[in-house]
Amino acid sequence: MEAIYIKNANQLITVSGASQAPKKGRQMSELGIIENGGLVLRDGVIAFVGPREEAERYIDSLSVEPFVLDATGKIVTPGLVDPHTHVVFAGSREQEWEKRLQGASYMEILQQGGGILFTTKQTRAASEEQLFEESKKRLDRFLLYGVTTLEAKSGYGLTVEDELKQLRVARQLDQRHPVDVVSTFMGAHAVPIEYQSDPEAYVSLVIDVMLPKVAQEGLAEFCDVFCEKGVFTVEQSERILEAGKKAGLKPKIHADEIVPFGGAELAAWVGAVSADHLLKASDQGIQEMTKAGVIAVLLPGTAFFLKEEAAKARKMIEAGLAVALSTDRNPGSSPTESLPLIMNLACVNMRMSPAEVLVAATINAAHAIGRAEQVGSLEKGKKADVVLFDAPNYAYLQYNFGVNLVDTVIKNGQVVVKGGTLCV
Ligand code: IZC
Ligand code: ZN
Repeated sequence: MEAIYIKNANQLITVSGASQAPKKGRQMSELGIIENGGLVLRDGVIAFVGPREEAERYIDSLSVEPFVLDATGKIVTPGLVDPHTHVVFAGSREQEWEKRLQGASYMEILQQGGGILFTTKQTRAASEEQLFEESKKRLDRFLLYGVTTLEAKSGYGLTVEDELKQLRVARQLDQRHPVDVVSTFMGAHAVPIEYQSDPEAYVSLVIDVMLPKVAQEGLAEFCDVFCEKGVFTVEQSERILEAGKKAGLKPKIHADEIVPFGGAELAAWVGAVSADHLLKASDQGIQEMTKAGVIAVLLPGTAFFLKEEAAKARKMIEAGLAVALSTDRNPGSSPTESLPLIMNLACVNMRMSPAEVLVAATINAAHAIGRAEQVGSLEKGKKADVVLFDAPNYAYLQYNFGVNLVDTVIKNGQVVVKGGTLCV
């Protein structure tokens, strides 16, 4: 495999030094920028990162002539990581959005059999091939926005077979698409229509049948629950996450999105890797998460799209929590693949700094999906996942909002986006 040498970057942003533990508090402002730096990629991994003269000495020692990428006027960052998506689904929900614009709420729509349950109908009806093709389009778009690794949840099947189908499609995407896909089982996303009169029976199905099958087939690394008033109670969520742990799936939780519900506290209690949303998380819950080392995955695009007040990121960072950011890509509350737009919203609506936001969408996001040893920073030995943004500095990236500044994306050492265009 050939080597790539990236030189002349305005800023070579490594986000280094946090592969063992996520960046917290003040560390979230440290980007590890190398002035006048050089980056060498070889055999799909980062072979050298450091001062330009040393990079060139390293290249001289190689037997191959590297392909040179001139990053003049641009910034170079790690490939972005999205730690929370529902990207594998069929159809879309723009009709529901129109209803919400007229005043209906997300929960009302779900309670009337729409929302997640509408997408479930469409996803059940789709073949694996259809599901693959629809989801692949979204992964292409993620790549165009600089995302090289993402997490994908099931939860639109809600039967044993349809949950497995969704997870098999996620695995296919991981194998056949450049973007790395990390799978989460989320059979507890909603109580399906056929179990509405007996939600406990559905919880039993998740625990006794779905979880063992998913674990047995090695189809997911994480287990997630929509712990929310009217969906799954704290007690049900705890049972599901504990059963997941026993089956070898690490816990994650949709916590305190719509109403304060004790989700953050539960995340700390079960030792979740991350608690996500947290719009209505209590002070107590934030404190307990800090003590337990739970990562807060914040989704300001969802708050924006639901016209809710965003999570209290400042309070969380000041409390010493590690914060990560995600699109929450899903057809109901966050239909976008633009992680850079989410990063802008994190600055404007949660008062995170441009530096914190970049940490949150790279190394901290990698920690939230157990991939920090492979991705999330530009460090020797890690995957050669790199983005060149057409921005003179990192703050410009969030400041020039709503446009795509991605110029080049390299995944596993291969150029997959060039001049803002997909080339795979
Ligand atoms: O399809 O509405 N919040 N799950 C929890 C979602 C949003 C996805 C959806
Ligand atoms: Zn979600």
